[in-house]
Amino acid sequence: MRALAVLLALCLLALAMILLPQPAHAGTFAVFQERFEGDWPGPWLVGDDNLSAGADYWGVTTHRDSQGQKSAWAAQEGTNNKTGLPNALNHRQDDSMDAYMRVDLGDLSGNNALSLSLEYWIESGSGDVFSVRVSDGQTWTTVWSLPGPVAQGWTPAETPLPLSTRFLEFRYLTAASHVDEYEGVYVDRVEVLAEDANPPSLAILSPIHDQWTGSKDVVVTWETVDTGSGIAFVEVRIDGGFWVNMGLATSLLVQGLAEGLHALDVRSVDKAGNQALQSIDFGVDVTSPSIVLLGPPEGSVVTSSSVELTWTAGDSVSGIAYYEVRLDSGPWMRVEPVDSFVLTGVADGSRRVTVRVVDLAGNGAETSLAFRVNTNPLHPEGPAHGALLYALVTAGALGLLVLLHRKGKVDLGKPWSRIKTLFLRRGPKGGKSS
Ligand SMILES: [Ca+2]
Ligand SMILES: [Ca+2]
Ligand SMILES: [Ca+2]
Ligand SMILES: [Ca+2]
Repeated sequence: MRALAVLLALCLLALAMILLPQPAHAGTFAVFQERFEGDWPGPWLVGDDNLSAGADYWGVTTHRDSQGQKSAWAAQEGTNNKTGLPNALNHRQDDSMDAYMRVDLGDLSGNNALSLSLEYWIESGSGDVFSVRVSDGQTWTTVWSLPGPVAQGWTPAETPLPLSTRFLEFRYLTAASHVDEYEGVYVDRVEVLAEDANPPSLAILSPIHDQWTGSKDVVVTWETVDTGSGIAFVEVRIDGGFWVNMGLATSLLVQGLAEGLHALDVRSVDKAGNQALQSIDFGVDVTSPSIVLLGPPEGSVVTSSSVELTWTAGDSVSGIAYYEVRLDSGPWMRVEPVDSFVLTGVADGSRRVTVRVVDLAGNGAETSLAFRVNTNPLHPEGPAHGALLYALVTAGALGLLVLLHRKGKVDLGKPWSRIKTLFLRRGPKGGKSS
């Protein structure tokens, strides 16, 4: 029954995943915005490519606006070809204008789509053309144009731009006969939108996934790169808590972490809202392991050049990684996690052995003990405990006594007679008589 319910729930979930719209990853963001309310010309480059009626070109005016108080008018700069008075005095375009205003949008590569939106106000005649052009830095292309005659109030327009777009230009061309006839064109609310469907790349550089660290203070570092809109901000979260907005920083010092395992999430968000998430686990262990040497006993004499060391050790939190053994001031020898080790070729004399234990976080502890090695068979401490030496000394002494006895210098008395009878039996005394 329960299995059936689980199966039904899974089927419903699968159905919901098919029917529900998948979340859109693509995001649209503004690459460039201009309301003509600030400093002029700002980033714009302005000019007139037809100087036969003088230089007449774009500038900012308060005469008309779509948003705010100002807009850009194609004949704001320059003088009337008939009167020599400023165009702005009667708000009339001049003849023979080829006025442009141009802006560098920067590197827009890596985006999935680009578009332009604007609002314009126009009153123009036959032969006048208002157009939008873009360039990749090499070639200019007209992407939108409005040939005269037109007369209308503020009107929105929108056009896609090639992905290679780098420069944007508004151009207003007037016929040679159109001095004073029309008001021309105004532009406001210019916006270039980019669509970035590519999430950033993201890598947590430290701490390392599944590794232990021996400090409660951990430096989290990451690397994130985005194509398209660029990184908006990075967020960091420890153990599923609150996301902390790190802006464009690339590291965070997390202090006072508890011992044990932790979960780390780093999220990078680009300006179009695309996200990249990376999660790792790491551990904190600041508790050193413990170790006790069991053998050989402290101060003991070892009668072999092979010395077996035994110990017992333990570690809380991360566990033991390995041991190291050192004889006197010699090099450390790494020993995998076992609890004994045989030192071979140990020379006679007083020796000190040190054993170090290291846990997975790199915390270490060590202990040492002294012992003596004596492999001399003649030495009382040696392997035969001096038995050979005693035997040699005794045999030598006996031989000397017998020699002295024979030469009459020592009388070994009755005990000697008995020994002689028993062990040194010779022919009968006075054998000459027979
Ligand atoms: Ca002029
Ligand atoms: Ca404006
Ligand atoms: Ca992106
Ligand atoms: Ca530990």
